[in-house]
Amino acid sequence: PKQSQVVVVMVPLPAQGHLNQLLELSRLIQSYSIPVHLVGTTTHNTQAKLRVNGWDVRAITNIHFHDFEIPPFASPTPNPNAKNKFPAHLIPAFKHASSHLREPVSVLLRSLSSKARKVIVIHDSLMASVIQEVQLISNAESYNFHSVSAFTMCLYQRERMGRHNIHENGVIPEEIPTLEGCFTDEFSDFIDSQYQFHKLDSGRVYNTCRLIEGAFMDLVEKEQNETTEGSTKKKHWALGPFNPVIIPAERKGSDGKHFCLEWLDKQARNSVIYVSFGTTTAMNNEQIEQLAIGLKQSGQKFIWVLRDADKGDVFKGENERKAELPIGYENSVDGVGLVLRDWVPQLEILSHPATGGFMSHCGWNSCMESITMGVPIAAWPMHSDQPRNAVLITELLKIGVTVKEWARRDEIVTAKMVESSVKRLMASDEGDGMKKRAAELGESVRLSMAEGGASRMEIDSFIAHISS
Ligand code: BUP
Repeated sequence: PKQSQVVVVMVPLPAQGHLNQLLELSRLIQSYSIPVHLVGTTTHNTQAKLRVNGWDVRAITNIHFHDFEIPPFASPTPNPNAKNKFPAHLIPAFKHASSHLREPVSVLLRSLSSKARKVIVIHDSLMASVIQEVQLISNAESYNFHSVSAFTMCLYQRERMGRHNIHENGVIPEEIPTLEGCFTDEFSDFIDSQYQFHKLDSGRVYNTCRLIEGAFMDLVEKEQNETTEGSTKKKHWALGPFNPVIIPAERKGSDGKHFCLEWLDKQARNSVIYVSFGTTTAMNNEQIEQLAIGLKQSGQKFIWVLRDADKGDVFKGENERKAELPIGYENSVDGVGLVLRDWVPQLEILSHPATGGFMSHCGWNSCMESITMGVPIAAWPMHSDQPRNAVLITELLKIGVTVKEWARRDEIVTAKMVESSVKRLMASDEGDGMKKRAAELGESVRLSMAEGGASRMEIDSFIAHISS
């Protein structure tokens, strides 16, 4: 980098939903001619690059990947029968990466700081320990990326402050899903181990848009600044959606087009429900069977991604478990539904005009992608921030229906429940206007990223702030 330059260093947590967001933010920031250095283990950088959605990472030369080799470790497999659905098997990978990346990242920061005018670190809130040396570098500052919604962060913050009445003040609803069943104790300890370093950061970054969560952005910023020791106010930035809002035509029509997109091309507008529970959920066979039957009984066309949760080191040994479907199921839904067991281009599926609904675990990437593309959601949260994201989608934004209340998290979702939620979601929109609201919100969110839009202006102002 030239002495006059500002460089950005991205430090993601090695789990798909987190890796993805900081890689997407890298794409946005490099478009301002700022070089971005993304650090990670070789395995996780490979994972992030191979799975990117809706744009070509190889075509962008201003993102520099730093692939650090760390000692190998045995990554546990997910347990589809666990009651608590939190992917506990990923925690060893988080700890392993965060401890082994500290040294090489520190060397990189020092080297960049000697050549650039300013080094800006954007780190996952759960990787704060990796960049703790940042305080020793005079021309470096760090920004804390919260990979969750502002709404969820607002609630967590109140809970961490020990507020019993987290919902009072008119903005936050009365009924908030409990944190029970969302995490494990080991993960909560890991969060605490990272939060102690948050005092070092100079501001907070979110993958959200003020059109979606303006009130929560204001609240989370105000309340965070009331709690911080010291006098410096930390600014909170809503820079999302990080995902592309327009998928270039050549991506849709390229030779490499996924066959499920070809299949969608032949379906009627808004006629297909896309069903996926992300990269951290493993369902047991009983649940898979009920879901299979329910989808079939709904009579709706569907694309169902049936896969297990990722392992901590996805590309070192594939997952052996092939979830079982009822015998003859795939033939019996021939022409109606596709059951896919490999990675699919989710953003492109959501942006396809034939896709009319999304049955989702409500991971934050999935929510933002669905909102952006104007697709209403049937919410079936599994763990972490997902139960609260589901409230945001169904109760606050009113662009979705509930498959299962969080209070019933230990129960199987029956085929009947699946069928009825698919029907409610996909039904024509007389009555409450959910589809129309989703389409309108999608349109305004896409516009917010165009010249002069709310999110675009916030990115402009963030770039001006870090460049000054
Ligand atoms: Br599966 C799958 N294709 O086949 P979330 C996922 N995705 O593009 P997470 C695909 O992975 P947590 C597939 O578009 C999204 O960007 C999807 O992130 C993409 O959930 C990402 O939705 C999944 O945040 O869990 O990672 O499963 O909620 O823990 O972040």
